[in-house]
Amino acid sequence: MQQLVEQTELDYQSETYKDAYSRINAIVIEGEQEAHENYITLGDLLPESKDELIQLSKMENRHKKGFEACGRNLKVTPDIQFAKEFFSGLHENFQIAAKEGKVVTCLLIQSLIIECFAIAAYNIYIPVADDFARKITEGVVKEEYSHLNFGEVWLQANFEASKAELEDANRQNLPIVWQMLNQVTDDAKILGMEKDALVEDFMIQYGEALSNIGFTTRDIMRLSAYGLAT
Ligand code: Y39
Ligand code: FE
Ligand code: FE
Ligand code: FE
Repeated sequence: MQQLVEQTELDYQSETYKDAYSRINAIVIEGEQEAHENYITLGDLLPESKDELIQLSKMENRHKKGFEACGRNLKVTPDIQFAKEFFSGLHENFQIAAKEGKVVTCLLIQSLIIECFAIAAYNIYIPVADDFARKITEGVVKEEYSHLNFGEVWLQANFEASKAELEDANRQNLPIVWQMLNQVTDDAKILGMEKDALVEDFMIQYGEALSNIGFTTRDIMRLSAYGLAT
């Protein structure tokens, strides 16, 4: 009911909506572009999974094209410069880890943190999206689960050897996600997306992922709230 009420209040053609959309749409486009590049890099780090990772990178490229179409449909120009700055923290940490051959850190950043952030955002966006963007986003989010699954399966299979690096990478990168979320709270709200719902959905996705990999409930509590200061 609450969703229906909010949805009817959204004016997708208003200047307020389009201004907020120019940043959120750019974040998603830039995020998909970086995800595309990150899976190519992961393919070099994990030659035995290269073919699968190239497939994931191609999906990310299609997602990018889909979201570009969503912006065009609303006659919005995405603010890509804003989005590059938005992702710079995670981007830099991924590049450093890749250069050092730290595949566990790269998987945590892209396949766990960024995918969970994407799944949460897309799930919360779908009920409040315009018809065109809703159909695109529904198709995209299904594929994001398969990207998350890749990371879960690999990290579960290598859990004992990865545990310490996962703890470290989580401590370095999760606080960045909460900062990113704070930066978009106001714009997300204009699109009908509540911060509390985004945080809740992220914690559910990320907690489930950590559980599937092999962390205990106690570890999950500690890891998933790290750096969350509201
Ligand atoms: O794996 C992927 O496709 C993820 C890169 C895409 C990033 C999506 C980032 C979503 C954050 C949006 C925040 C809006 C409140
Ligand atoms: Fe994607
Ligand atoms: Fe995505
Ligand atoms: Fe993805």
